[in-house]
Amino acid sequence: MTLNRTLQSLGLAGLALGCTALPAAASAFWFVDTVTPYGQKVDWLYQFMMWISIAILIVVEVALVAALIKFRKRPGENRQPETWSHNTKLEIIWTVIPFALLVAILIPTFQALAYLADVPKNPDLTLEVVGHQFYWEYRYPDLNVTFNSTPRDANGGYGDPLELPVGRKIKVIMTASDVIHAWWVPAFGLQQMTTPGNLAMVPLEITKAGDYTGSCAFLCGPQHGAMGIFVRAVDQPTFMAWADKHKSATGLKPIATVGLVGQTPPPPEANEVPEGKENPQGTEAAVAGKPTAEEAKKLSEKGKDLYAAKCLGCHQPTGAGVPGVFPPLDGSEFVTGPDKALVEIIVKGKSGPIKVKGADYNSAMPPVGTGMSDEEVAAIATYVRQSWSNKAEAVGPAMVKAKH
Ligand SMILES: [Cu+2]
Repeated sequence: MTLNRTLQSLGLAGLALGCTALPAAASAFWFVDTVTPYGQKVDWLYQFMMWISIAILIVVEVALVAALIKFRKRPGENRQPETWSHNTKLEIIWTVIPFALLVAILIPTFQALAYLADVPKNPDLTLEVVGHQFYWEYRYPDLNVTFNSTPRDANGGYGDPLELPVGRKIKVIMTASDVIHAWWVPAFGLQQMTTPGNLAMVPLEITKAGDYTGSCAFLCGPQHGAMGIFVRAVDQPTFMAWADKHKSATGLKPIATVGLVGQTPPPPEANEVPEGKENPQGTEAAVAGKPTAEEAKKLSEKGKDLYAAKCLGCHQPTGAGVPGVFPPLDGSEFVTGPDKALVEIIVKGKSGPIKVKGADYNSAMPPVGTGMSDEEVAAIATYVRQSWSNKAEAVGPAMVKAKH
């Protein structure tokens, strides 16, 4: 790599700076240093191809300029152009050289691809990455750890980092719960699409401690830019201490059930309230569709999971939102006000200027409730209306049905 660095510095000094050789400026101008074996392979390949390209450029340009000078029309000269065609020697040369170059590029390319396909069978650690609109859910199934990324704030800042141990063989399994995202960390040389219904697997081994940032690299919706990636690579004891602080209270569902949206329908009894049975008690509450206290409790529990999957990335576990970016739900007049308005926001989303608790937001909330059952919408509504300091009435599935 030293030779490469030197060559690249020299190349840049020549190309970008003209004649002043400033290797320090060149390395700041150049790509980030990669800290994974795969990233090093990608870098090497890139440099290799770039120098081949530069060599071709020089050969072609020198030949062109030489031909222009040598065969230019001189004053008083009246030569006829040559009329021969085909030159076997020349044709062999201009076939064999590009062929050899392509083979030379092909070999390290396949080596890098083979490295990426060689996911460790007995990894030191398994990391699962789930792309959600609009945050990253990280899970360490062996350690029963879950961690959600915090959306990037208005200044492009990152929240708390995801920690990973240095020098360990990590198996990364990636998927998405809603639309296609892409997990991209330049310093790892890695950009992997996360696709609903598909589990992508890649090896990851970080060779140097430090903070590495990246972002979602696939336009996934209005808050795509909030999907920052912030990884902190640390030694094993520091990592274990971090992991201890992020144990899942409820246990992790298998990633296959997280990612394969649409392929693992929830049990019917949880999804559908049979017609005419909204309220088995059959009292006055049944007429208005208001859930009983017991039903409200069930809805709220279910709503908590849905909130974690669909709302928490922006509105935060505390319901406080992110100042200036994502409105708070705790104490929000939209949450505790008329249930019809809340249901409408959940089902249809909300865009444009909005004032919440006296602060202005330019909202671009996606319609998270589209495609959800009435009961699921009611569960989210009930959960946010009765969480934190909110003490509004529960919303039953029948009320949702009547309102959208
Ligand atoms: Cu995105």
